[in-house]
Amino acid sequence: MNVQEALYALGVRDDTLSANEKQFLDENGYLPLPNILSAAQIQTIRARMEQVLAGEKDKTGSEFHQEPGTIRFANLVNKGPQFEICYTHPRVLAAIAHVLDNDMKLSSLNGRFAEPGHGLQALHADWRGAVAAGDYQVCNSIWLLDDFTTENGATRVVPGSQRSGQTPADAMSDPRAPHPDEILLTAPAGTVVIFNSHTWHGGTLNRTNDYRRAIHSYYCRRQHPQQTDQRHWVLPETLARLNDAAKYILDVHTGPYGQVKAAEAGSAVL
Ligand SMILES: O=C(O)CCC(=O)C(=O)O
Repeated sequence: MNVQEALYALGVRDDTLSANEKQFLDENGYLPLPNILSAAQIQTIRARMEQVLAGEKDKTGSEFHQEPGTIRFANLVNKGPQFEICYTHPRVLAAIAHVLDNDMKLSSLNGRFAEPGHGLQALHADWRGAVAAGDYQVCNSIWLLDDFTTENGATRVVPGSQRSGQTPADAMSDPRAPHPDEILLTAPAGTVVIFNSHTWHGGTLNRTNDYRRAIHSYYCRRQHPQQTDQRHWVLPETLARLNDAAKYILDVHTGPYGQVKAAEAGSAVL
């Protein structure tokens, strides 16, 4: 199997994204895809994340990274079938494939809930340095589990910055400060916003009394190490329910994998 075959098997076709959508993504470095999750799917995912949190407690997110003022979830691949859509949805995969020239695998599948009064991040790119325009190595998608509003810590992006050949740290004296060209990704829950990870972006301050909940489904070119090494972490029960195309996207198609003990990997059965 190769990437094209995996994407085809998962329903991606040349016209899965329109020409206008591809052009918007190329120019602006982000693309909102409305109505990817139904209200019922959002409820199911939120409920599962509550369960994961209740089971993992202060270890939640510890397989990858914890961030003060947020709840971070890590490796949702192992945390239930509810999250499979985040690495198999054809519209999302088509957009990621467009940015990464059909050379892609999942890098990590994490969650980020910004707590009330927290969530501001410096503008950043999800890569170690600047790249030339077009030489993109990584691409992210943010799955809105709440409406993103001007008040609740919606992600900010600087449209077109992926083509600047600079990172925010190169170009700004204070990347935590507002950028004159930034926009807020406000959209209803169920939207997925693709953002080229070289587009400058970051979480903003959540000024409400509720969490702002989202999932990040993050991809890299196949030559790069994954943020979450699925060959190490994947559980046998995860492998057992995935088809070959989904396994290819996770880079666990050649096996045998799934040997790590459930206790270490964060068991799907909590
Ligand atoms: O959750 C968000 O709004 C953005 C998070 C982000 O960019 C990150 O954690 O690197």
